[in-house]
Amino acid sequence: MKDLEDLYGQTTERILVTCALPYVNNVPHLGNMVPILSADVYSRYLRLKEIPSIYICATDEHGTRTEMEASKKGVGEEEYCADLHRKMLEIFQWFHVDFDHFGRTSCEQNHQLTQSIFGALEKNGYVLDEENEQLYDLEAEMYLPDTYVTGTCPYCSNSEAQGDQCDVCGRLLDPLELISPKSKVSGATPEKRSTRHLFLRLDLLSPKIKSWLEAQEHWEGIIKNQPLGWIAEGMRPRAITRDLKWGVKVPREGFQDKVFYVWFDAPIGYIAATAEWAEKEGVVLEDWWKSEKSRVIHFLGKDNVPFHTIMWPATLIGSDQGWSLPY
Ligand code: B3M
Ligand code: ZN
Repeated sequence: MKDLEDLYGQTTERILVTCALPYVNNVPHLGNMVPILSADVYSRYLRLKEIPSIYICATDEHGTRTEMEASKKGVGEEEYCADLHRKMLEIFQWFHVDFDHFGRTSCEQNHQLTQSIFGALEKNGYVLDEENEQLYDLEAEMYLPDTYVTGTCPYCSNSEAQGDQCDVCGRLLDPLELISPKSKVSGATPEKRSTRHLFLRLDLLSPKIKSWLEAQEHWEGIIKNQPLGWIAEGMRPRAITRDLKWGVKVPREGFQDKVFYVWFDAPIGYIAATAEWAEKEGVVLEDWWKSEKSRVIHFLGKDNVPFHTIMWPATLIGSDQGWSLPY
């Protein structure tokens, strides 16, 4: 255990390793394999050192991409996801990736946990219910999810920015901020339409996220400076619901036709997949997720950093349910 003390301080007894949850919209590519294999190497190292640890991953199954891919194939979302989950697991097994559990964000635990964490955020005053404008594709007759809009980034003028994020300057975006937006579904220029949504109050949570980020003395470079920079510029509430069918239902009057945003329920999938594993093993989930003695270590690609340094900690901090924050 000496090594563990050296690495993570005296109180650490357990390490929970995760890898960014791959979307089911496609078979895995190298971009998925880099964090998956890195996390596997790290978790094998921990096992060799006899450090209590688990390696958890899952398929990220909700959202528009899934709805669209399933409809292209002419199958239901459930069947589509089950098939892709199986294929992904086969590929990872072919690479000898040694997960302790490879779950699915569509599992029962994730639906329950997402709703419970949402309920806590709501109770703590971190949820805003508001009409807002969203981009609507008249040709495809649908509200466009963030990732189905491209346009010019208002911050760095990258002409190929995505609706949720600019890959050049790394900022989280709102599709409405894009200059000359275009629908990826039909190629048309979308129009603004008003719809009701729920927002996570990043404006209220940002002082807490800030002190947490500042306390991460072992973090370096952009992992720390980028989110702190965005906070310094001021955070706005961010939508956590979408006009879709496939996803986690929103337990609130007037939201029957909407589901949670995929990036809201996906990281909660880390906890849900651990819960499934814990149940199978007969161990206590809280020992891994709510204990001072455990560390949660995420492996992910650079483009997922904003979600793991702002949105995900904001969700956990705001819930005030005692969940461990990313180490
Ligand atoms: N599925 C994005 C990606 O695969 C997303 C990661 C979720 S981690 C909670 O790049
Ligand atoms: Zn940019």
